[in-house]
This record gives sequence, C-alpha cells and structure tokens, in this order.
Amino acid sequence: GALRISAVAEAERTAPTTRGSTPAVPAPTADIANKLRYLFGRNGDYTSTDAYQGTAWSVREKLIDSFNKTHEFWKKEDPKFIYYLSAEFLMGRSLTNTVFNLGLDGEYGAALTELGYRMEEVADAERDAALGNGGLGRLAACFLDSMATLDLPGWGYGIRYKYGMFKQGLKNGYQVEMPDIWLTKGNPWEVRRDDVRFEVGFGGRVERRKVNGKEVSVWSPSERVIAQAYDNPIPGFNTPTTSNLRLWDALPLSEFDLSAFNAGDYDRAMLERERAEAISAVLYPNDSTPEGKELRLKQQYFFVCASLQDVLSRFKAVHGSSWDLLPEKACFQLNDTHPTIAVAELMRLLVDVEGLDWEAAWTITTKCLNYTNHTVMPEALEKWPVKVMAKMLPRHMEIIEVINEGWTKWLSGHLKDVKGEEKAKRIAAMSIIHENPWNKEEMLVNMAYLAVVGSSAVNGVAAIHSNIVKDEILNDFYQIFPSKFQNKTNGVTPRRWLAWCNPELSALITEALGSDEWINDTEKLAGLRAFASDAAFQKRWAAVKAAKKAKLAALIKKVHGDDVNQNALFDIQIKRIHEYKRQYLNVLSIIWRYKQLKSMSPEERKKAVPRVCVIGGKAASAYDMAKRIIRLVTAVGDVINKDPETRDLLRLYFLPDYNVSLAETIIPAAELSQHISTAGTEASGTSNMKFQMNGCLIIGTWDGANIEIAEETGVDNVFVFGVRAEEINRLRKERKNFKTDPRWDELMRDIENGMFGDKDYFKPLVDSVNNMKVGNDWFLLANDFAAYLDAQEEVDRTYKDQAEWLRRSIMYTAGSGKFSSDRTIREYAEDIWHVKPCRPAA
Ligand code: 6GP
Repeated sequence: GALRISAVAEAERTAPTTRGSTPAVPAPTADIANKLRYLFGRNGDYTSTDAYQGTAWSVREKLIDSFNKTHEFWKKEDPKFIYYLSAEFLMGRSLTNTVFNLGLDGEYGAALTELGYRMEEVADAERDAALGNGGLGRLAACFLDSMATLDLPGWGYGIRYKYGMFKQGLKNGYQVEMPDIWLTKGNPWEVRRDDVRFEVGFGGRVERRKVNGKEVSVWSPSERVIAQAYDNPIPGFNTPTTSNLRLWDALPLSEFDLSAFNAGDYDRAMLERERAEAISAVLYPNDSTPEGKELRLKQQYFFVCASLQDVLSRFKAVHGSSWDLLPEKACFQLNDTHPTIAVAELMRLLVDVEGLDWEAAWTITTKCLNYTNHTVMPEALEKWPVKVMAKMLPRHMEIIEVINEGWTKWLSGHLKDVKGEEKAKRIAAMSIIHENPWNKEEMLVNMAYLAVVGSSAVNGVAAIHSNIVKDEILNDFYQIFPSKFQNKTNGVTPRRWLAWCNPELSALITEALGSDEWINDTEKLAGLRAFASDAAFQKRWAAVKAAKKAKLAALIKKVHGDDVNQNALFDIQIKRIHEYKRQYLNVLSIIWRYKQLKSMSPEERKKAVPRVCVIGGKAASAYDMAKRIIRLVTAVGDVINKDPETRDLLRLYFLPDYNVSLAETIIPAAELSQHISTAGTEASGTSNMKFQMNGCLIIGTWDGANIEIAEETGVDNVFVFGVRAEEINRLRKERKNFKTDPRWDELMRDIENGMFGDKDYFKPLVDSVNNMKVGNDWFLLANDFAAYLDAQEEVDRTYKDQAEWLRRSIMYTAGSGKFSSDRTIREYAEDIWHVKPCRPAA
C-alpha cells in the first residue's frame, strides 16, 4: 500500500550514496529497492513476493562474497575435499536460512520493517527447492549445512531438476499430483557457471585400438548432451565458510554446436534439445523404492559423469597426472546406490581417458569411494538389467564385467577352505552380476554389491540399521570385509530445525543456558535438564508451545476452514506415506478413539483428553495402497470432524503438500509425534530428531533412531510399544495362527461396511492387513495394535499431568544433543573421509 511506497522512497532518499572513490556499502533497505527497480523494473507498490525477490537478490550478493572468499582460500590451501554425490537434495527455502546463517538477520529484519514488511511474511513468498523425495534428500541438505558450519571443504553434487517433488493436492479427499514448477520466477540462490560444462555420452559402441603399443578402449557414444553447472552457495553458521552445492542441468549439444542449425536440420536439433532436457526435467517421485526406468539410469549417469569429470579436471589443473595423489585430495560419498555408476565411471576416466593401468586405477577408485545404505526394503536395492546398461552405457557394462571377474576370482581364492557346491553358491550369492530371481532369462547388475566392492567404507544410518546391514542385507560381504562396515547415526541441522524454525523456543533456551553456543554445540542443550522440573520455566516453555500451536491452528483453519481446540493435544504424523511407516495403524487407533468417545456418557467425555490429529505426506504416484491410505485419512476426518458429539474432543486433518516449509511450521507446534514403523524397517528416520529438538514427545516402535533417541531422552520418557526387530521373522512365519484382537476385527468390519463410505475403494486396504491366512499384513499392524492402543492410553494419562508432560518435553530437547548433523558429519569426516576443517579468515 501507500505506506510501503513512501517508506521505500524515504529509505532511498536517506540511503548512503557513492561519492568519489569510496563506494559506500548500500543499506539493505535501499539495496532491496534497487534490486526491485533494476532487476524487475518495479518502482514501488510492491507485493510481499516483490519484497522477497528484492531481499533475496540483495542477500545473494553477500552470499556470493562469502562463497568467493571461501573458494579462493580453499584453492590456495588445496585441502582434501569431500564430494557428496546425491540424486536428491531437499533444500526447502533459502532466504531465512541464509540471512540467519550469515548473521544478517539484524540488518535485513530492520530493512524490511522499514519497508513495512516482516521477515516471516516475506520468507513465505519463496518456493521450496524440493529436489528430493524425503529422508534421504533432506539428510543430504542437513549434511551440507553441517559441512559448511564445520568448515569442511566439501561440495554436494546433484541434478538441477526443472520440476522437483510434485505438488500434492486433494480432490474429494483423493491425492492429486501437480507439477512443481519452481524456477519460473528465477532462482536467486544459484549461479550459472557458463564456463563449467561437460559432455556426457550415452549409447554407441566401444572399439579396441592400439595406442603406443597399448590396447585401449574407445567409446563412441551415439548420444551426447552437455551438463551445465549451477552453483548453489551453502552458508555455514557462525563461520566465514560458504561451501557449494553444484547441480547439473542437461542441455543439447547443438546449442553449442550451431552446425546442426546451419545445416538446416532444425527439427532434428529441436528433438535433440527435448531429449537432452528430459534428463534433468523431473525428479522421480519414489521414496525408498527404485524406479526401474531407463531415464532414471540416464539421470544417475548424467550427474555422476559430469561431477567426476569436474573433480578430475580441477585435480589435473593442480596436480597434473599424479593420480596416486587423488585419494589424498578427493573422496566421494555415494548417497545410497543412486550414484553407484561412479565406480565404473571413475575406472573409465582413469583407464580409458587418463591411460592408467587397471590395477592402479582400481586402487585409486576404491580408496576414493564410500557408500551409505538408507533402506532395508528389499525391493529398494537397485538392480539394472544388463541389457539396459549394455545399451545405454556399453563401456561401463564392460568395466563392471571386468570388476566382477576380478572380484569373483579374488573371492574364490579367499574362500579357499570352502569347497564344491557351497563355494559356488557363496560366490554366486555375491556376484555383482546375477540372474533375476523372478525371471531367469534376465541378468541384473546389483548396484549395492557394486558399491560395496568399489568402496572403502559402507555405512548404515542408525545403530540398529547398521546392524541389519551387517547381519542381513549385506551379511556375505560383512563376513569378508568386517572392517569396511560402519554406523553413522543420522542427524539434522539444529539451525533450520530448531534455531530458525522456532526462534521463540531458541530464545528461551539461550536465556536458560546463558548463551547461544548450543547452536554450534548441541551437547550444551543437556544443561536444560536442570530446568526440567522448574515450574516457572515449564510455564514459559508451555507458553512457547502454545504460541506455535496457535500458528498451526491458523494453518488448519486456512486449509480446512475449521477452528480447532488449541488446548487439545496436538498429535502429528508427517512423513512419506508407506505401508511400513504404518499411517494406517494410526488411523485405526483414531477410529477406535472416536468409537470410544461415542460410547461415553457426557460425564465420562469430560475426562477425555482432547486431541487434534494431523497426518501429512505424499504417496508416490504409482503407489496405489499409499493413495488409499490417504483417502482413508480424509474419509475418517470427514466423519469425525463433523460429529457434534465429539468434535471438541477429536479431530483428524490431512494437511496436503507436506514439504520442508510445512514441516518448519508443524514440528514446533507438535506435542506428540508418531514414528511407528514395523521394528526393523525404518532405517533411521530424521523427523523424529526434529520433533525431539522441539520438545515434542514421541510415541514409537523400537526402530531406527527412535532407539537412540529414547536412550538419550530416557526410555521412560518415550511411549515405546510393539514387537522388536528380532521377533519379526518368527512372527511372520507364525502369521497363520495369529489371533487378532476383537477391537481390530470390529474396526475392519466398520471400514468394510462403509462407516467411512467408499467401501469398494477401501476393500483392498482391509484385505491387505486382514487375510492373515494368506500371509498378509506383512508389516504386522495387527500384532502391534493392542500395544499401540495401550501406549496411546498412557499418552492420555501423561498429558493430564501437565507438569510431567512439560518435564518430559524439556528432557527431549535436553537429550537431543547427539542428533545434530554436526555430530554425524564430524564422524564421517574422522572415520571415513579423513577431511579436516579449513577455515578462511573472517
Ligand atoms: C530414508 C530412510 O527411509 C529413513 O529411515 C532415513 O532416515 C533416511 O533415508 C535418511 O537416512 N531412505 C530414503 O529416503 C531412500 O530413498 C533409498 O532410501
């Protein structure tokens, strides 16, 4: 409005001007207006989107200054670098994070106030960079924050998807998917590097040629594209270090080779453009399950090939062909198997392009690479048909065959005491290339096996998960290389997930602890234990939670139009929708609660603990069962939320389009969060850590990082229930004799009989957990059902004792020190990467 325009004019009038040879640093207020005028042609009458754009483009310059300083320094020092190769980086928004990490919150906050805006509303105009599905991608983003904060020379490498994770909407309660068009308004957080582009080839054939008496393999791809680099500066907190996430965009070769146009073959050139651009066009929306599509393999090779060429070219510029030095200067972390083609690509670059001997190249390759496993879902272990790989990457297929020959030969020697059939069986079981168990005609390349054989270290992401990797998933390999296997329990950045998303709680913590050093050293949060039972402190702690709950209530109101009882217990389950994560179990318990409330007298109801239940998460577009689960949530919500008898005591809302930004609003408001996967199925979980940091109590199974969280928080403070991982195999075998709880049977009948409508649509859902005789209910919902209801009752009892609830809440935050990704990254740096901090002068 008018006030805002005059504020800008005033700001400009009073801004320092450049006189003589000493350029004044422009005050942010004027700079924001300048950016809007000269980059966007705007002259006042701004919207909050404009205010965002002006602020972002202004902050960008400070970010780039810091980036340049850091990289000049790193270039001079030439330290060892870690390169985090990941098909996904789920970054979320950048403005707030950048402003706070760079310590610019004071000046930019003031500038925005002057312009008539609040940082929060301006930040809201930014679109999430959603270049990831869920846990794995968000972990990569937290790791970058910690690497920069710890001054570790390191970059992320990935794909600049034009369309990130789809936008989720609801239509009549069903999930609908819409494209995530996130780049249309430009992206102030990236810098296109026109001087950094590499050619990436596909297909074609391989020839053998003699060069200087040596036989070499020459690959002539039939398709070539350009990988164009975009740098996304990553500011550390409380340090001058700003590191980098380099993302590759795929472009047609012909854009740089005008001859195709000159020859008049315009159509072909356009086709080529489309084919090339398709490579970096979309993120596959699958979480923890691979998409066996050729384009996916193309994406994987595309970013790995460009990243390795980039690293090797920088190495060469400094060290020439002293390739033995490479492992002292560079190491690569493979974020799950998605970048595993790096094993073959590094071999190809060293042997075919740089002319090294196979053995020398193999030593270097295995020293440089490390692999993290992120899931135990057997279907998630990527395997590519040999046919597909041979066609798309013929030279790589040859290389993998040679690697596998060497590997199986070595194995044969290593297993010299094992004889005959047993030996053949064991070797076959560890072969990188093996037949498809469901289709004997087809041979597959097992990417996890390739990653293990090609790496120095292999790790899982929580203690229990690393043990499952060792004892089950990769047990054969563990027996042969026990020292290769490690654990690196995940962590999350306390900047985004506590300090910046919950400034109110942060302020209280800082006041209590006497300093904000906990932001860099979360072990200091343990100091809060001294306040856990302090009534006055509890009161202030509760006031922060209440303020955050009010914000979430406002969001629910905006999305669903309903007012909710803000004194109710806010009970949250947000994560990708997956059968193993058991959102369905949560819904069943909500239905049970509803039925209980219905059967109570008004007197009894007065004693009930009111709850507002929120479920959020996306279902992979092709994951039919997950979509039915979403519909069940919305259908149950539709019935419950309208019921005048119970609506003050129980609500259920599905919040659509769960993403990083929504998490930043929901998590600080949560009082209870649910992490109820079947024991042994959730590798770690990371939202559990975010909730813990924000003083949210956990109801959960003995799974993933829940276990370590419970240990740090005090097991008695956590609502733990359900069968243990060790029991799962036995229980699955005993399935046929399992007697379901009568309450369970009743709920199944209710859904089947149409209590929530859509009978036919819900039928497969009921069947999936209800036909034990044919081995259904793989994730053992029925086994954990009664224990889960008991645990929920325990939650209610505890909530009635607010002093106890608040004590626990404080104990959660106090116990969250271990789950900073700074700790995780320090462990990677020390035990796997051997990379040391290298901090530029301020
Ligand atoms: C996820 C795991 O499911 C989750 O438990 C873990 O916390 C997260 O990785 C980070 O380690 N896995 C994936 O997202 C995935 O795509 C291939 O695995």
